[in-house]
Amino acid sequence: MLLGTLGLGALGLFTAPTLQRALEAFLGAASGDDPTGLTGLLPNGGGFRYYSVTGSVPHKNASNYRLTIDGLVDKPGTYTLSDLRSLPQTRLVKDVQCVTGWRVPHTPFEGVQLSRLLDAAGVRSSARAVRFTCFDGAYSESLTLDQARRSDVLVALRMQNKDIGHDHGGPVRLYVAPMYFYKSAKWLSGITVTDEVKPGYWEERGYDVDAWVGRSNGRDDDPTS
Ligand SMILES: Nc1nc2c(c(=O)[nH]1)N[C@H]1C(S)=C(S)[C@@H](COP(=O)(O)O)O[C@H]1N2
Ligand SMILES: [Mo]
Repeated sequence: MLLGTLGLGALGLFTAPTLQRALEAFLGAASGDDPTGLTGLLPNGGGFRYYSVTGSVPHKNASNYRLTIDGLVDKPGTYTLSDLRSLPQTRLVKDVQCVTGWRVPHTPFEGVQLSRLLDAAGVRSSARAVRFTCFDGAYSESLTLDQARRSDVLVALRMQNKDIGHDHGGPVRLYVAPMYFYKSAKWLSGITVTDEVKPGYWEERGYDVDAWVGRSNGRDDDPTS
């Protein structure tokens, strides 16, 4: 078992809303107190868990939310929520997979393809990567430019057929469909085009930067993946 996995699981328990925490504590007691063994015991194979690396996160709404795009671009800019809503929306329905083992099947996400925002900003030829920052003030993520331009990477406004609520990273989160869910930064506030990948929050703590589901984090040989 990876130390990082244990750390992430423990953090999830620590920050979970009360009801979920109570349920998990109960299941943990029933399963011999192994925090990483909980997920398989949750009803429906595990729903979403609430993760935040900070204790509290400011709430943002249509009046005060802003997304900036800057770095190695010709036209840096700022989007409001209504700017983002007025752009063409892409809908994807895939399984959400956390690296610690829980999975939520067939979860709809809708939002603006990141490639569209990058194209609008005019990415310079020296650019190689994209860095994401969050208004929790702590979390960050990165993708290579090629990954960021994939059609299944969204600046997401909706999840499970509703506007993304605060706990799930609303009003705007990143959604990187082909990778483990830690790539999908919540409370997205900044997109910076850079010349190299800078490992994100969990990647500094041991997880793979290229987080392809089933092909990273030591899971390549996992027959269950
Ligand atoms: N800003 C921020 N984004 C984040 C995280 C976080 O702690 N802070 N946790 C990541 C991890 S490990 C997972 S599994 C998902 C959890 O998303 P959820 O809380 O909507 O279930 O968010 C990812 N994005
Ligand atoms: Mo996760």
